[in-house]
This record gives sequence, structure tokens and C-alpha cells, in this order.
Amino acid sequence: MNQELFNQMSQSIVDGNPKAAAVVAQAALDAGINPLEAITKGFVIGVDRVGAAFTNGDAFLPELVMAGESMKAAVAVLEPEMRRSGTERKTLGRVVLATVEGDIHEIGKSLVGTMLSAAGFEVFDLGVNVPAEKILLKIREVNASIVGLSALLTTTMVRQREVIDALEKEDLRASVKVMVGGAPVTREWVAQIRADGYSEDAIGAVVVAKQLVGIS
Ligand code: B1M
Repeated sequence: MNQELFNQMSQSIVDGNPKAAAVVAQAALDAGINPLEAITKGFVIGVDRVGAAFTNGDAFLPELVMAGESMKAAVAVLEPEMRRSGTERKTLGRVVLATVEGDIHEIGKSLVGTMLSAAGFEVFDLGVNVPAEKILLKIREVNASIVGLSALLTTTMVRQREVIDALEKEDLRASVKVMVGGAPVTREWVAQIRADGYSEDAIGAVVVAKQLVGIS
């Protein structure tokens, strides 16, 4: 009986159907399933399936976006109950995420944030066009383990280096890992600015983030 619901949860993510994901999340609560179990045995299975399909070239960006939206819809139904019953997921780490100053591209950054949240990270998304000072303030405030910096323009990539320079100047560099991404970012650039991690896409960002906090 529960397995049937878990299958429906996973399928709602694979189908990219936020409405179905919310309905089956509520059905799980009504059936007395622990919300954390619903996430790990149901919805996360679907996210993993879509992620694997994306990596293999069998799914594309729209599927990824809709999987993220569906996961968000399910978590929105389950989270109040998790908070109420004290079964909130143990966070894998706190991530401060931003598109750097001068850059207003938000879709990829938000997708990365959604996937990190779905994987169990606590994400503080500062939005787009975020100055280094604001990023550093948030890192201090939440004691972040990772800062994620997105840049889509060749002209704004340099802001990623500026944030790293500011972290060094403020003696914060040793306490926070820096993950960078965005279409123009290359491995050479990552090495040049001495970032700790880089991913080409949102699924990869989860893998890298886990490595950065010593999981997997
Ligand atoms: Co802009 N834009 N844009 N744009 N825009 C690009 C980036 C461009 C490549 C288009 C082109 O010329 N072919 C080009 C950049 C050229 C360059 O510098 N090399 C460009 C330009 C020039 C501009 C303007 C300067 C245009 C103008 O005004 N003359 C201007 C700049 C504004 C500014 O930022 N100051 C501008 C504006 C815009 C819009 C506002 C219209 C709009 C953004 C809307 C929004 O975000 N709300 C926009 C769009 C939509 C694009 C394209 C078409 C699509 C970007 C996108 O959302 N992709 C883009 C061309 C393209 O990429 N094909 C383009 C989908 C998204 C899911 O992918 O963002 O790459 P992406 O994110 C991926 C990965 O990169 C990675 O994972 C994500 C998910 O897989 N990733 C990370 C991203 N961040 C990561 C962080 C990580 C890890 C992975 O860790 C922290």
C-alpha cells in the first residue's frame, strides 16, 4: 500500500507534475506516512531518476526544471508537518547562493538552488545582481559551509574572483568552500581564481556540494 504511494511520488517527479506531487504528498500525510520517509523513499527516487536521465541525455532542461518545481511543490506540503513533528531533515550544510553583481540571469542559479534544497542542503538564495559585501554578510550571518556563485556573462565572471578575494581579505576563506558555475565558466577559470568546486549543471552542483562538505 505504502509502496504504491512511494511509486506515485517518484512518478510525479518524473512526469514533472507539481500538482500531482502536491496531491500525493498530501495523500502520504493522510495515510500517516512520515514526511521524511515520503521524501527519501518516494520523491527523491524520482529526482534521482530524472537526474540520471539528464546526465545520459535522455531528459532535457524542461524536464529538469519541472522535476525541480514538482519537488518544491511536494516539499511545500510536507515541510510544515516535518517542522511540527520535529522530523525536519538533518541539513547537509548551509549554502549561500547568488548571481554575482552586474548579472541578472537567474534561471540556472535558481535551478541549482532547488536541486541543492531537494538534496537536503539549507539554501539561502540572495537572488541576482548581488554585491560581494552582501554575500559576505550572509556567509557570516548563517555560518555557511558553501558559497555558490553563478555568472552568465564573460563580463561578470570576474566578480566571482572578487568575492574570493574579499573572503581572503576578511579571513573567511578557510571556513567556507566556494562553488562557481554558469555558462562561461571553465575549469581553467576555476583553477585561476582558486575556487573549490565547479559544475556545468544543477545535478552536478549537488554532487560537487556533497563532496565539498565531505559526503559521498
Ligand atoms: Co542573457 N546572455 N543577457 N539574458 N541570456 C546570455 C548568457 C548570452 C550567452 C546570450 C548570447 O549572446 N548567446 C549572452 C552572454 C554572452 C557572454 O557574455 N558570453 C547574454 C547577454 C549578452 C545578455 C545581455 C548583455 C543582453 C543585452 O542586454 N544586450 C543581458 C545582460 C543582463 C545582465 O545580466 N546584466 C542579458 C539579459 C538576459 C535576460 C534578462 C533577457 C534573460 C535572463 C532572464 C532571467 O534569468 N530571468 C537572458 C537569457 C534568458 C539568456 C540566455 C538565452 C539563457 C540563459 C538561461 O537562463 N539558460 C543565455 C544564452 C544561453 O545560455 N543559451 C543568455 C538556462 C539555464 C538553466 O542555464 O543559466 O547556463 P544556465 O545555468 C546552468 C549552468 O550554467 C549551471 O547550472 C545551470 C542549470 O543546468 N550553473 C551553475 C549556473 N549557475 C551555476 C552555479 C553553480 C553551478 C552550476 O554553482 C554555484
